[in-house]
Amino acid sequence: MLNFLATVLLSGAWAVNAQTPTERVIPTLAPQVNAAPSLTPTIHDPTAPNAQRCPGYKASGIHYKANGFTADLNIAGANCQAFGNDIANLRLLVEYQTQDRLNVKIWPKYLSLANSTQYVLPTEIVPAPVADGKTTNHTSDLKLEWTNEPSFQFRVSRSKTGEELFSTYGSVIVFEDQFLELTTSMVKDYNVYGLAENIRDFRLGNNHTQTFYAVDAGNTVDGNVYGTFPFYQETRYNVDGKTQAHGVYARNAHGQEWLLRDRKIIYRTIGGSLDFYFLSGQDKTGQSSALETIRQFQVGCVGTPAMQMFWTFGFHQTRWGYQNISVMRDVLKGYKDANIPLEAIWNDIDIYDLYRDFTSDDNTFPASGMKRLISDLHANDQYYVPIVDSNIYVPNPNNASDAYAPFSRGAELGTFIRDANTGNFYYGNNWPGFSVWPDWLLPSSQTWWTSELVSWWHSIPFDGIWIDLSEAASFCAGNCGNGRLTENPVHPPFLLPNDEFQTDYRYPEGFNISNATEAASVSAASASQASILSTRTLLPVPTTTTRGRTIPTPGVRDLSFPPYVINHVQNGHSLLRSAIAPNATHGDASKTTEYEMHNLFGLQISNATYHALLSVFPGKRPFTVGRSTFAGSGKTTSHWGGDNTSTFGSMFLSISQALTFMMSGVPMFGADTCGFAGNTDFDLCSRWQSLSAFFPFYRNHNVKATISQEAYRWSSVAEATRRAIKVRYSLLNYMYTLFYYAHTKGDTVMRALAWEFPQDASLRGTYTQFLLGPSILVTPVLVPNANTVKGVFPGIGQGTRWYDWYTLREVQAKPQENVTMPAPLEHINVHVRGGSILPLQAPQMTTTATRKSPFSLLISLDDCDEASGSLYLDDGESLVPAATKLVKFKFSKNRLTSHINGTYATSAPLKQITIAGIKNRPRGIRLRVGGSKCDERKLAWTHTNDTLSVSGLENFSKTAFEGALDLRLVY
Ligand code: MIG
Repeated sequence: MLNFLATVLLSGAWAVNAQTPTERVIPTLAPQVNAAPSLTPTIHDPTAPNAQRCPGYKASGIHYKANGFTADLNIAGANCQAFGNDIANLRLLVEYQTQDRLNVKIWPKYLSLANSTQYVLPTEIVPAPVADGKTTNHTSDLKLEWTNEPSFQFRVSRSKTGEELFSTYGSVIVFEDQFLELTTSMVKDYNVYGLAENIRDFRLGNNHTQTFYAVDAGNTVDGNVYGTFPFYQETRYNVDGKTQAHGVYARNAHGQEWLLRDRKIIYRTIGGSLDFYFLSGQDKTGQSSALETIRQFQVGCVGTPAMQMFWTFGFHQTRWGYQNISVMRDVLKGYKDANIPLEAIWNDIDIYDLYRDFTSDDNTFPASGMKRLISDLHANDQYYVPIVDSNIYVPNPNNASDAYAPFSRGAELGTFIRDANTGNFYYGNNWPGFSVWPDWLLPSSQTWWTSELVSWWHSIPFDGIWIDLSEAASFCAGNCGNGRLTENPVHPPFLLPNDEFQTDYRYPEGFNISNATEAASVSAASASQASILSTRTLLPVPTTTTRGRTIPTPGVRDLSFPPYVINHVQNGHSLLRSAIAPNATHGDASKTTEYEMHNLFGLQISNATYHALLSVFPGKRPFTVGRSTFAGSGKTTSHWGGDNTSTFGSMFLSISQALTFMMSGVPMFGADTCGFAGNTDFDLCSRWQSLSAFFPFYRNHNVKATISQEAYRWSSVAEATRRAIKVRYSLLNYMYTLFYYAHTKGDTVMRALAWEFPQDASLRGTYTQFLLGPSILVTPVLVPNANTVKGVFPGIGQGTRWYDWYTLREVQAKPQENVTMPAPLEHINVHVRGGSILPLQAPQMTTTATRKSPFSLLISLDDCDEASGSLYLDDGESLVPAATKLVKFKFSKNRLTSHINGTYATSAPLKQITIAGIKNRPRGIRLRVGGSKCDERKLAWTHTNDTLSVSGLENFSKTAFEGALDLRLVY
C-alpha cells in the first residue's frame, strides 16, 4: 500500500482538490525514516561477480540405501566468495520418496545451534515431504544420474522414457552462507507456470525474473508480491506423441530469485539449503499431466487446502472507508433494496480506535452497536468479518491514559520480535504508530493471540478474520521507534487518501468513451490539481543515498545488506524498506533472525489465527483470509489478491493470479472486485462483478476516498451482479464439491484450459477464458466498451460438446475457431461441457436459503450421449462433520443412475432433471427412487430444442438423494 501511494504521488495523479481544501494532515513521523539506501539489484549490475566461476563441489563417501544415497560434497577449489562465504563441506541426500517424487537435498555438513550461521528451514514451520518407505530407484517414475566431472552435477529424467526433466550438467552448484545458486537447462521455448505469487501472464515465458520477498506493495506486475510459492509446473507438447508435464518444488523460504532465461532457469536464494522435490506428474497409467503434477504438489508436498464453510462462497462486500455503523447499514439496505444477494459485510481498519487491533471506535463503531448490527446480520443468515492488522501498537510510556492492553499482555509474555542490538522489542511503525509484531516462534504468541481474539469476539462477534499487512509491513526502515515511543501515537509517514491534494482522479481505460462528460471534468480537475501540486512539496523529500555492492567478509553475514541484491520492488530495492528489518531477532533457542523468517510471517499469522478461531468456534472450520502466504498456507487460510487497481488490465491479470493460486493449493482465492486503487466505473464494475462470480472467493473491495462501488450503485452493475450470482448460487454445490475434491485429493477448482485440454498446444498461454472445475467454461469480457467477446470451445472435433448455460443450446463451432459471442454489459458467457452432471439448487438471497431450496440435475451429453458428475454434502461448517454424503451420477444408454455413499440428509427435495443435447424425443419415462417404482403420471416432461426436462420428482421423495435414482428414457 505504501508503495502504491508513493507511486501515485510520484506519477502526479493525486493532486490538489482546488474546490474544498481541507486541513492538511502533517505526518509526525518524518518520511525519511523509510529512506533506506538505494541499491542496484544484482541482475541489473554489470559489475556483479559471476558465481559460475566458483569451483563447485566433489562428491565422495557415497552411501547407497534402498531408496537413494547420501554423500559428502566438498568444495573443489578455493573459497570464491561470490555473494557470501563459501561453505566448504556439504551433505547430499538423494531420496526416491514416492513413486512420483524424488528429493535432492544439499545442506551444510556442520550445523549446530551454537553456530547456526546457516538456517535450514525446520519441518515444524514448513513440513518437508517424507518418503513412503517402500519406493526404490527401481520403482520410481524418476531417475537421478550424477557426475563429478568437472564438479558435482546431477540430472533427473523419467525412468521409462529417459526424458530429461532437470539438469545441472554444465553448471556449478554454488553454496555460500548468503547465496546459493543452481542452474537447470530447459528445453527451447519452455512452458512454465506457477512461481506464485506473481501478477503476470499465466505462462511465465522465457525472459522473466521471479523475485520472492514478501512485500507491502500494490499488485506490482512482474515483481515480487505478497506470497512465496517456490513451485513450478512445466508442460511439454509432443513428447513421444503426447503432452507431458512435471513439477519442481524448492523448499526454501529465504529471499530468492528464479531467473527464467532462454533454455535455462537459474535458481538463487540468499540463505538456507537446496531442497528440491521433483514431481513426475505421472498417474497410475504412467501418463503425466499438469493436473496430476498439481495434485502431487498439494498431496505430497504442502498439504491439501482447508475445506471452507459453505457460507463463505456467498458474495462479500467490504471497503476501506465505511465511516460508521450507519454507513454500513445503508450498504446493507442498498443491497436489499436492489435485490442483490449479500452474504457478508466486512470492516477495514476504519472500525478501530486509533488503528489499534482488537478495538472498535466508541464513537463510530461502538461495541453495543456492532453487536446489534451483527445480530441483525445473523438473523438474516448474513455474516460479519473484520480486519486484523499484523502490527501491535506500543502505548506511550509517558501517558497513562494511552494504555493498550493487548500490547501489555503480550509484553508480559515477552512475545514480540526483538531488536538485534538492544534486546528490547523491535519497534517499527505502522498504522497505529510505533508498533511491535508477534514472534510466532514463541509458543506464548499463540496463547496470547488466541486469548486476544477470543476476548475481541466477546465485544465484536465476528464470523471470520481478515489478516492484513502480514509481509510483515512496517512503514519505516529499521527500528525507527527506538527511543521515540513517547511520541506515540504518531501518524503514518505518508498522506492519506482523503487528505488535501490526495483526490484520486484515475478511472478505468475507456472511461472517456463510456462516461465522456464526466471524463472531461475529471481531466480538467486533475490537470488543475497537478499544476498546483507541481508548485508545492507536500512531504519533506527524503534524502536518498546510494550504497555500493557489499563485499562478503569471512565469518560475517550482512543481514541488512546481503551481497546478492534481489530485485525487490521497493524503491531503492533495500530489504530494509517497509518491512521489519532483516536483523530483528526471534526468541527461539537459536535466535533466528527476520532474515530467515521474513517470508514466513504471513503463513505463521494465518496458522495462529486458524488455531485461535478453533477456540472461538470449537469444531468449526476457521475462515481466515490472509495477505502474505507461503507454500502450505492453503491448509489453514485463503487469500485475496491484494491491492489491485480499477482497470481492465488489473481485472485480466486477476485470472492468472487465481490460476497460480489454484496450482499452489490455495483455491479460496479472489480479487478485489471492481478494483481497489483508483475509481471504477459502471463498465468495468459490471464486467468484474460478473467475472468474480466464478472465482471461489467473491468480494468487492475498495480503497478509501474513491467513489463508492457497491454493486447497487449503478443499474448495469446491479443487473450484472444479480444475473451472475444467480448462476453462481445455482452452482454452489458444484463449487463446494470441487472444494471437497481439492481438500481430499488435491484437485483444482478454477482450471486453465490447458489443464483440461492438454493435447491442444494453442491453449498453452490462454487465460482470457478459464474453467470452473472440469465442466463450466467462463468467457469474460476483459476490455472496455465491448458488446461482444471472443472465445474458443476446446475439444470440439475431438469428442467435446458445449452448451450455452442460459439456453442449453449446443454450441456450433469449428475446432480452434475463435467464436464471437454477444456479450451485453449485464451478461457473462458461461458454457457447460458435454458429459457433465451438475447438481443445481434454486438460487436465493443467501447461501443458507439456497441450501434449503429445491435441487435439480443438469445433464449435458457428450459425443457418446453420456455424462457423469458428483455431489458432496455435509453440514457446511464442521471440521469433522457428523455425517457426509457423496452422490455419484452417471448417464449412459438413456439411463440415469446414482450411487450414494454416506448418510447426511439434506432438507431440500429434488424436483427436476434436465438433459441437454438429447436429439430424439423418448416415448416414455420410467423412474425408480430407492428401488421403488414411481407412478410416471406424476411426472411432467417436455422435449424441445434437444433438451428434455422432467419435473415432479418431489412427488416421490421429500428430500433429495435419499434413495438411489434410476431414470430411464424409453424409445
Ligand atoms: O496500508 O487496511 O491490502 O485491502 O484496505 C494499507 C487498509 C492497509 C492494505 C490492504 C487493503 C486494505 C488497506 N490495507
